[in-house]
Amino acid sequence: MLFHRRRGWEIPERLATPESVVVSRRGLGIAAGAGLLAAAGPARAQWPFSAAKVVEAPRAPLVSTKNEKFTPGRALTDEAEATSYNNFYEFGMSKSVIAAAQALKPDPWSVEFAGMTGKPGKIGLEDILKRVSLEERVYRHRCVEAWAMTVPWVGFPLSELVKMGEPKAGTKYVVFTTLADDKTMPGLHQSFYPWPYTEGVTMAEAGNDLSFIAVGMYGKTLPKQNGAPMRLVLPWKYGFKSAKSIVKVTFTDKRPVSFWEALQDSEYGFWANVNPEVPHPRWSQARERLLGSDEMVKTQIWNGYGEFVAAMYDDLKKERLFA
Ligand SMILES: Nc1nc2c(c(=O)[nH]1)N[C@H]1C(S)=C(S)[C@@H](COP(=O)(O)O)O[C@H]1N2
Ligand SMILES: [Mo]
Repeated sequence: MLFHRRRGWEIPERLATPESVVVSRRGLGIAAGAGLLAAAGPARAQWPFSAAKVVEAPRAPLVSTKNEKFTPGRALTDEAEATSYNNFYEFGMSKSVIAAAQALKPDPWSVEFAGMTGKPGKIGLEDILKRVSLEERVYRHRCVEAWAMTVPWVGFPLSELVKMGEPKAGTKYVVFTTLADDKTMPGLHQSFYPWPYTEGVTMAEAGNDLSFIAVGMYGKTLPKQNGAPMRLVLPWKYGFKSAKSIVKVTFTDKRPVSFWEALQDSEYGFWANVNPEVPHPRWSQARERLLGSDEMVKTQIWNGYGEFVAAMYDDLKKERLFA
């Protein structure tokens, strides 16, 4: 596929790619206002790729059953857009990581169960796939940077993976650790980031109907840049919760501190549920830009999935649920 031209850089991305600004402040010791230019330095190191033709690994077709329960109410994003405008910091800080990400080796792959598990150790992805039936679900995805896409994911409920790990009584959280291979991932050399990328959810969230492990999108296996061979999809939360290229699942009774939270807790909290009325400290979350059309549309609370998820938070009103 031809590498993608980039559409206009509107706010807030142009002004404040959140992660980059954090880096400039923390890592490079530069004032926030000057952050973007400074942060563009490391990101640009990847950019020679962007003009070149990228040869992507072929993706195998996946057979799945359509699950129509979660209608997106929006047109699908073009596959070419959703698979070429990415956040995958292990491969660089720009959106153009498609070329660098081709170094990822998703096959063979295994996932390790750790912590309060009755099944400690690794399980191969092919063994996981033997024990689930694949379904296709179209979900809206809302990045904290205020862009959005609508994607047909192929995968299985996260609750199935949790069951395979046999969490022990008293488990409160599920933590996802993603691949950190400094030979293939140039982003890992940015040592001010708290690698490896980790994310976590409560057991209740992990058991929610919407929580999904994707192994494919658009009817085929996942592209490397989208988190091959398996990633999380939590459509009512900001996109950074949806960890890519998962290698470890840990059951614990202690709330984890995830990657972005460790970097900048005031901007990226544990819960990170979508809410248009709670602005990011540096920009509004009221609207979002649709990849492809660049249309600006209103953001919905819980990203529009309130009927499935809001009740989980009834007793948690004192928590910072939305940022
Ligand atoms: N391992 C890993 N997972 C990650 C990220 C990342 O940098 N590394 N970025 C997150 C962010 S901020 C978003 S918006 C989504 C982007 O997924 P996409 O590139 O498939 O659109 O992946 C999330 N998962
Ligand atoms: Mo994101």
